Amino acid sequence: MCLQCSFEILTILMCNALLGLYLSSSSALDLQDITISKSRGMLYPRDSETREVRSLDGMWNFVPADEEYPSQGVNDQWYKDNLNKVRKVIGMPVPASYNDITTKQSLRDHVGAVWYDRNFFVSRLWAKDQRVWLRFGSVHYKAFVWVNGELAVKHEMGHLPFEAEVTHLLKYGSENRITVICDNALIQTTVPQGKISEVANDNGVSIVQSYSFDFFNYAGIHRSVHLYTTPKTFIEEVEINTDLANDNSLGYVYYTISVNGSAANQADNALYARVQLYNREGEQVANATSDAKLSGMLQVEKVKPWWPYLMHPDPGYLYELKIELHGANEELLDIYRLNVGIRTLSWTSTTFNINGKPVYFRGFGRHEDADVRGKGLDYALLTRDFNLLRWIGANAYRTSHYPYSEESMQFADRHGIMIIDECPSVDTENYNQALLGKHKSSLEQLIHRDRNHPSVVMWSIANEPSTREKNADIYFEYVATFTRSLDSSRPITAAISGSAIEDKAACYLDIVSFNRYNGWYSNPGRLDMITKRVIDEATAWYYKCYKPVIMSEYGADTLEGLHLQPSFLWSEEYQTELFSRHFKAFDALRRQKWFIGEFVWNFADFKTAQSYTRVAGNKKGVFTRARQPKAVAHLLRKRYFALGHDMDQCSFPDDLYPYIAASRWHIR
Ligand code: GCB
Repeated sequence: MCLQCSFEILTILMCNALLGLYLSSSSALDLQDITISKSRGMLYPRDSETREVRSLDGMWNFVPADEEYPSQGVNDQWYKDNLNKVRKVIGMPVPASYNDITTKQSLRDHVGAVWYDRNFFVSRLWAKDQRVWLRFGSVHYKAFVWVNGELAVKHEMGHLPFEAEVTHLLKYGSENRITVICDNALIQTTVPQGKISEVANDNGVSIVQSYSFDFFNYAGIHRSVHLYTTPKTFIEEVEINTDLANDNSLGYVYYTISVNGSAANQADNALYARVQLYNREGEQVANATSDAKLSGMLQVEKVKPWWPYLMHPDPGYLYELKIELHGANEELLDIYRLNVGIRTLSWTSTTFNINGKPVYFRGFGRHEDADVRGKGLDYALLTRDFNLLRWIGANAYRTSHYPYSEESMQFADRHGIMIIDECPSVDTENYNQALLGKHKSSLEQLIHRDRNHPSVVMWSIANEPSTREKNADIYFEYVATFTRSLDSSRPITAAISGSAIEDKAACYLDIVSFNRYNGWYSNPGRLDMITKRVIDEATAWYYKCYKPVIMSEYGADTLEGLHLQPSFLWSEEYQTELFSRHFKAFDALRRQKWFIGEFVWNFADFKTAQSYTRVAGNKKGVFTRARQPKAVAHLLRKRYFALGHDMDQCSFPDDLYPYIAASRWHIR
């Protein structure tokens, strides 16, 4: 294994030149569809009467690999002992991106592997008749994990969880060690893609990572690390689907459970599940016993459907589903609970409906991004962000441009915020066989992780792929067909930036989303060149594919505190006026029934790679990076509540229209 592992790391750093060759020849070849292996397990770790969860978050030891000799740690087997025996280590918080924690430019811009380790005790009480799992919420981009010097798991793809059973690797009643390599290198066959090259510097050469996507390639152990126990035979997977009948007064919860463990093999017929559904008050509203395939249905009288924020006075209603797995002689083997929202989705060539009612999306593209922490999970930030989403009256966001934390998906369920759930394929180009496999795998892992969240209403299979390129059509046909084969209950979209005339991919989608920066990248400074162009482009998309259309990105970089009247690029006045010109277009489009949503770029300012087009990052936020409103936030808030009122008769917050004057005033 060590050889293979060191080979993989070296490959990333050395194969770029070869890859260039491979890609130029492969683009002449036709792409074939490719089968990928599927993920298993990965239920969110929750304790119960039969399970215990232990966090390994906190301070870990950390050391970057030498850029000149990246495979040294693997060759010298650093994972066989504490890292501080071989190198001087520093403390590194988990979860967090490592880039902005120290004051060193070399770490912020490090390319390749970094090493983490920490020691921890496992109680001898855990040595009883059970299994222990090690689970990472996400490590970006590639991870190798050893427990007590033995390889436990490796995983490729940031922003997605992975886990492995470590029962046999742990020392019970004793101290243990976990060692992680995290490699941030992006090449043409990673998702997302990047390029690595050697560039001459003043003293020799540097390995330089470049990428075309517009956010900083933060890396590290980004989300929580858990150890958790399960019984020997346990609930490994739960899949939930819901439906409504009789004017939304009757709900159905369909469940399918998969079991892992010896009891599952030996006494197949003896296994069954007892499932119970509880309302918010903790009262049982339905219960059932599964069939022998461990699937079944619960019927809920007087159901409270899951509604989006401002579409109903009680949005985000969640039930709790308790699943008990029983073996022979009624023996209780395992218990797992999860939240369930009961809702239906449907879509046509002109509408998108939730619980039978048409939806108009008013939301944001976002990033997981903050100072110091980078992309590290932070409950304080998450809570503030959801408070701001509610304050501004948004009902949706897209997880641009990668899967967000599982914890954020739980927040969205609870707050009634609809999610367009995006896989990490951003600026996709150079379509090739290996990329297709990884792209499909990213969607498989995403859908596996998020399929039970009521907040997820759409899958986004890419952001701004090069859709006029050779093979874009066949590539996206494969990706879209694969996505539908995993989940036919949600529509598929992608945020497209190419023109409707040249595009070869959009019509494989169920909903067409387009990104355009009128008044910014196109005709900067020309506020009079926005409204008609937005209307014309949306109309072109509709008549190309006859699918509902969303504007998934529009916006303008804005330096907080810069005021210029008359408005000028980068000023708060310009952002406000640019939004207003878009609103006019959206209202004209809303009269065409097929225009179903508007998404601002971006929720908050965020960090990007260094570039002369970016002043310490992308400043298109409606909120600053510190999550304070820019002037435009107050305008957007008035619009989002007005839309909520028009569509769903929501009430207005008391402070939306501060008193101005006793006279009548005019709104154009
Ligand atoms: C886009 C991209 C987004 C960028 C944005 C911009 O079209 O989808 O990732 O950040 O433009 O501000 O340039």
